[in-house]
Amino acid sequence: MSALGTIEDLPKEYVDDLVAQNTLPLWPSLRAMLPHGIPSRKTQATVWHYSDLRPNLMRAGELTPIEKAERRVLVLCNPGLGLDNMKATPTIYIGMQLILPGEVAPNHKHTPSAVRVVVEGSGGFTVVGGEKLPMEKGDLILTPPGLWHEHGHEGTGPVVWMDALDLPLVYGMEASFSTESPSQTIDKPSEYGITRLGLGGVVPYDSLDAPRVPYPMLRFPWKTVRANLRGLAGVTPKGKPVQLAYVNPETGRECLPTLGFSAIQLRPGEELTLPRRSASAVLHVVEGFGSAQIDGAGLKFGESDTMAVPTHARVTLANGSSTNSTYLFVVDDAPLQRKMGIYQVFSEDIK
Ligand code: 1HN
Repeated sequence: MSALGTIEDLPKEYVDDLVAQNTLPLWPSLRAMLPHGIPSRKTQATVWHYSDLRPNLMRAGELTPIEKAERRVLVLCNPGLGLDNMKATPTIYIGMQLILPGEVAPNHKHTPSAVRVVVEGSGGFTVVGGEKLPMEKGDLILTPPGLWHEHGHEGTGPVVWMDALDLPLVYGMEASFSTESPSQTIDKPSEYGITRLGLGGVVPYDSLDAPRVPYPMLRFPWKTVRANLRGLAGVTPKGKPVQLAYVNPETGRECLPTLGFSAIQLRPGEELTLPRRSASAVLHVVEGFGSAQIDGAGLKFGESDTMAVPTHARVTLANGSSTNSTYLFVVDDAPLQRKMGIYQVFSEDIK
């Protein structure tokens, strides 16, 4: 690999003329744009502790009425990517949203894909595409692109959830916009998706011949996922990841176009090195505590903490408890990378 010419190698009047014509030479930037072997990454391995965040989120509840916020959210900004850019990773936006009893976050739809993972409280709900979805801790709720969604709270005490969106991607494409509308009519029975499809491996017979609905299941209760993880843990050798992917039950593939979701169980005392992947990710602790090594950075995590994982990072996770399991929810951009034909798993790194 020979060194390429720099901008300083060129006569100043030539560069000035190029710039005046809105042009630039590629070669001084080629190696930076296309490094050899591994991408250059600005994303930092970062942890956001919920114990730091929660008081400020509650304070937002006092400072800003919901009518002045529509969505009362504190955004988790990766310091390596510039705080103003509101990116946890280059493709993933993460926020913590607070809704107080009786409040309404009004109906809208937009081009970015979104999901919620419930962090605390009960009595919150989201209406998505005419289906009312209860929100209990750890539940995953999808708001796919173009589906109407609004939130409410019928309980007591604060309800907090984590929002994950592909906003950096859609905004970067200059394709991000929303549409508002009055509140939806609830036109589906409660628990419609999970009632039809939640048994796993069986689907309503008619659905085999009906046109595909792109998003047949919108709520994945944590209770079910946790029980399935515990089942899988019993038949998974030590050191191998106990990890479940959330899929569209009618296709068996990822449930949203760009972002993927999974859940990991760290068994008591377990230390786990994940295969290195080309996708960036965000880890959120549903239950338990422990420590993570992400590209050499040592991070301690407790319940409801959230961590950013750069693309191509080495990740080792250790459960802090020798008696209880720790459970992590994972968001990544692997579905997008698969569609682009650039997704890679570097399993040879695993010893
Ligand atoms: C959004 O629609 C929600 O519906 C939350 O709760 C956070 C961040 C950026 C853009 C849209 C919601 C959002 C968002």
